[in-house]
Amino acid sequence: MYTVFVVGTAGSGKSTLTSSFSDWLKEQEQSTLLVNLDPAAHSLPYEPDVDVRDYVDYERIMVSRRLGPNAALIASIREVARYVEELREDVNSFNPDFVIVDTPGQLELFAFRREGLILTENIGVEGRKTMLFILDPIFCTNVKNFVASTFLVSSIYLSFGLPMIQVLNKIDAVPREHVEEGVEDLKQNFGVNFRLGVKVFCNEEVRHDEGDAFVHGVVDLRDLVEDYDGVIITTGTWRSRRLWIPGEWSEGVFSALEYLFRIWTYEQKLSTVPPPNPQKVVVIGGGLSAIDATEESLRRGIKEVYLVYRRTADYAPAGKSEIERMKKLGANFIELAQPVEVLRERGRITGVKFVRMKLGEPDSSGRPRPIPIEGSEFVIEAGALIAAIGELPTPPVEKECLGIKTDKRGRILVDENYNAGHPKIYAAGDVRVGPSKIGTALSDGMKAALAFHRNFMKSK
Ligand SMILES: Nc1nc2c(ncn2[C@@H]2O[C@H](COP(=O)(O)OP(=O)(O)O)[C@@H](O)[C@H]2O)c(=O)[nH]1
Ligand SMILES: [Mg+2]
Repeated sequence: MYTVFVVGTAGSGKSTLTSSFSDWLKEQEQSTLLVNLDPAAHSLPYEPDVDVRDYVDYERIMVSRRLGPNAALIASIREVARYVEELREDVNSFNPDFVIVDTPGQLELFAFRREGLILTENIGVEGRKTMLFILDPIFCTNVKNFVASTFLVSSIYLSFGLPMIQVLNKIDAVPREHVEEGVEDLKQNFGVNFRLGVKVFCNEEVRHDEGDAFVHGVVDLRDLVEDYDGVIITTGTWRSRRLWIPGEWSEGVFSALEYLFRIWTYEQKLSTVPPPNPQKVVVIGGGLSAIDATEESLRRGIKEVYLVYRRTADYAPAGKSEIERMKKLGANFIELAQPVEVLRERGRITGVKFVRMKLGEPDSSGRPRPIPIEGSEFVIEAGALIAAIGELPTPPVEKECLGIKTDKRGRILVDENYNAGHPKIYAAGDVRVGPSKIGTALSDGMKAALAFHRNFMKSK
């Protein structure tokens, strides 16, 4: 039995995350128990199995003791703590795989009062508890606010002493302009210099990558290392995996990155080239890039959008719930099919030929290997094909250079200090770990920056 306490500022999305996290766990065939510790919750996006509102009546406390809303909350949580034995027994009697504990909207009520500690000590099994701290990304796009949040996180970590994971939530709610504001903030308030449109490479022979169309200069990594005290490489995974099927180079076939990039740059007025706008689109893949390409196609009003995956939705890296969400938005989801040829006329795509698959023995990823079923080919007519079958690392080296080495999958190898073979060079993020989620990449970048800072201060 693992227990996860979900904490965070009011409105950061604790209850929503509790709900979707438990849905996801259920999909993974884990039994979950949902605990609501918020005595003042009005409506919850999930059905709690254990609910403090069964023990304590917040409104009655407010009325009967003539308290204001805040004082009544404090009184209620005290009351809750009195029932801690019952709560503990209640939870233990279920003995699920996971207990997810949704905490009160007002963070201070739980985090900075003795009652919070009593509750975390008594719910769940010693040594198998963790805390998720939910960060509100709209607040965090301002650097000072972000730093302030990290202090808040530290103080809560100190209060509870539980392993803590920071979660950057509600990322879809951040308007894209905020990224530009964040950049402006770094320039104005922190003196960061941005040099955009340059590609850094460690060799005379520069590898061609997607996005090169936006590059108007190349800088040699060897010069950077001469001129600066440290270089942190965070060049990500900008190369799309290829389909390796006939017709792949036809007009109207895009990688998901290229497709999304064209939509966004056009909508942000950074480019005048309109994105493709066919009647029918086929998206191939089961990861988050495939989901993004599908969702953007639907949002832009493309009539027929097909999302085709070679395994079943259960094995899709994006998760079954994302696929269900696409279906609800109007996408046609086809599982167990793999493209074998892009059909074309005069160099332009007219459709995609698929073969049906069945699931075989597990492969190296632990998921069942998809096997083509002979003679099961079928065709979907389409004006565009978006391949979202994964991305590859794009390190600024081809083979070894300046001591930087990559593994078989193109990821930069680093030591425990994020050091990449050369004393001044560090690497972090997707280029180090392979395609991951934004949270992994953000925390990796921060850790590498700290490692650099530590080493740099030592050498001074
Ligand atoms: N756009 C967006 N809104 C969210 C997300 N998660 C939660 N919200 C909204 O944020 C508000 C607060 O969410 P809630 O889970 O009640 O926050 P809590 O006070 O931390 O429990 C609600 O209106 C939610 O619908 C998200 O991922 N994206
Ligand atoms: Mg809540």
